[in-house]
Amino acid sequence: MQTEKTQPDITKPVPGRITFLDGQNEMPMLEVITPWSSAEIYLHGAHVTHFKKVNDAPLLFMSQCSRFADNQPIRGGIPIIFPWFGMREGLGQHGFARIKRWDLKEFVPQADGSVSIRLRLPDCPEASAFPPFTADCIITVKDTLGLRLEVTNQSQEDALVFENCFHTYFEVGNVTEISISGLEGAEYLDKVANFARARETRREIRIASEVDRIYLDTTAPVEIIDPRLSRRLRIEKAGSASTVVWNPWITKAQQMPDFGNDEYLRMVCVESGNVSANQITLNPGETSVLSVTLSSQPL
Ligand code: TA6
Repeated sequence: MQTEKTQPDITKPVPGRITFLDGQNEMPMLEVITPWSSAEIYLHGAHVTHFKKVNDAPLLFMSQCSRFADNQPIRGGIPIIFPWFGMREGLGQHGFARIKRWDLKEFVPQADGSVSIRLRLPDCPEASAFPPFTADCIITVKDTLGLRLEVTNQSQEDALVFENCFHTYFEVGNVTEISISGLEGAEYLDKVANFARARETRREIRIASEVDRIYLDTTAPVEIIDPRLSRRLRIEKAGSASTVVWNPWITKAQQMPDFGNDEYLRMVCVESGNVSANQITLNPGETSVLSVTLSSQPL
């Protein structure tokens, strides 16, 4: 029986579609549309600045005051912290990966409608202080948001020692109403108390002041319960021994020129990586993979 050829409905976005755009400050950006979600990824820093499921609030917080400029990090979304975390005298904060323009290596709309994008950190003068390496970030957009950071030690003889972290800014309705679970029992360095060591005793962490903690030797998933947005955010991770929790609160928010004074109320960072005592030592030829899967479910 002859089946009539149905015409595609051109009014509906094609699932698994990738569009190349000029983003803020004309920086090159990829817009990704899938049947479940939309996302935006800047080549600058291989930086995911937006992910939103259909019928949900944005998953990621972006500051209205963020800069979009060479040699400046974007404030919000998911900064890729590599090859060091924190301040290094004369070298700056949080490594150089987040302020370089990554090369787009491939983008693959999958048969199921999801989209996978691979970007590579280009060589740069700052990398000469390290043994030769390659660093790729693979971003997978579907009803969840997945990121993988693959670092390979290309040296024949030297070990590569580095820290890495997906410094994720989550959008919340009101930070004073959320609770964060999954870190009970983990030891942490409390940056607010001059990096004093302590152990997390709370099953549910709440935020009512500046919080800046590096939780060590913890591989557990973390959840953010947000009653205001009536959702549960879940951070699953692999290849990560550290989780960082950060909210700048009032004073620090006022001190950041690329962050609105009251924006601390609408964000919390739950960051997944390998930091401080969890730094990675990669032997010649070895590859390390850090991955996260970020999801949102209604409460
Ligand atoms: O991850 C928490 C943290 O290390 C805080 O101490 C604060 O410095 C934050 O990162 C943001 O750092 P940035 O360099 O992006 O301003």
